[in-house]
Amino acid sequence: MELYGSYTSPFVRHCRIALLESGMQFAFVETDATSSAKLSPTKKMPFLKYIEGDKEKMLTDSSAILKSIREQSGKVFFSDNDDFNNYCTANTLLDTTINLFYLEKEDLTPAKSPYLTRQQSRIASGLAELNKLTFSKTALFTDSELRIACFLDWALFRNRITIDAYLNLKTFLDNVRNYPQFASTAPK
Ligand SMILES: N[C@@H](CCC(=O)N[C@@H](CS)C(=O)NCC(=O)O)C(=O)O
Repeated sequence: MELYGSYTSPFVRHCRIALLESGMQFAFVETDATSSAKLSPTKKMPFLKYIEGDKEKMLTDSSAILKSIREQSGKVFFSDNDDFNNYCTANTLLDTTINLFYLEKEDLTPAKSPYLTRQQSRIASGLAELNKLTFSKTALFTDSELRIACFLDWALFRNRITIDAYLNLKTFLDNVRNYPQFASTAPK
C-alpha cells in the first residue's frame, strides 16, 4: 500500500496518523502539487494505491482513505452524527483556508472580492463554533478531533489563524500535540 502526499498537507497528515494507529504496513511516497496533478484525477493529495486481487486500485480523497483504513482495522468510520458534522465543519474550514492561502499567492485577497471576504468570515465563525465543543483530553481521539487538530496545526504553521481568543481550542491542541502519532506527523 502506498500513500502519496506531502509532509505539510493536513489531509495527508490525518491519513498518516490513521495508518500509524492501525499498525498497517505502508510506504509514504512524497509528492508535490505537480505530480499529484498528473497522478490523481482530482489533482489533489492524498491518494492511496493498493492491490486488490490482481488489480491496482486507487482512493483519491482523504475521507475515502480514512474509511478504508478504519474498516480494515475493524473500526467504524463515524457512527455519531454530531461527530461527523464536526468532521465536515473542519473539512470546510480546511478547504476555505487552503483556497485563500493559494489565492493569496496570486494576489487575490478578500479585500478584492466579496466572495473571498465571505470565505474569510467563514473561518472566524467556524473557529468560534469549534471552540464550543467538548474534546477528549487524551487519546483515543475521534476522527473529527484528529481532523480539527490537523486543521488548527496546519493553519497555525502557515500563519493563517490565531487561536489565542479560543482557549478551549488552544487547550485541546496542546493535548493532541502530546499524542505520539500526532507529534510525529507534524508539518515540516
Ligand atoms: N477533499 C480532499 C482535499 C485534499 C486537498 O485539498 N489537498 C490539497 C493539499 S493540502 C491539494 O492537493 N491541493 C491542490 C489543489 O487544490 O490543486 C481530501 O480530503 O483529500
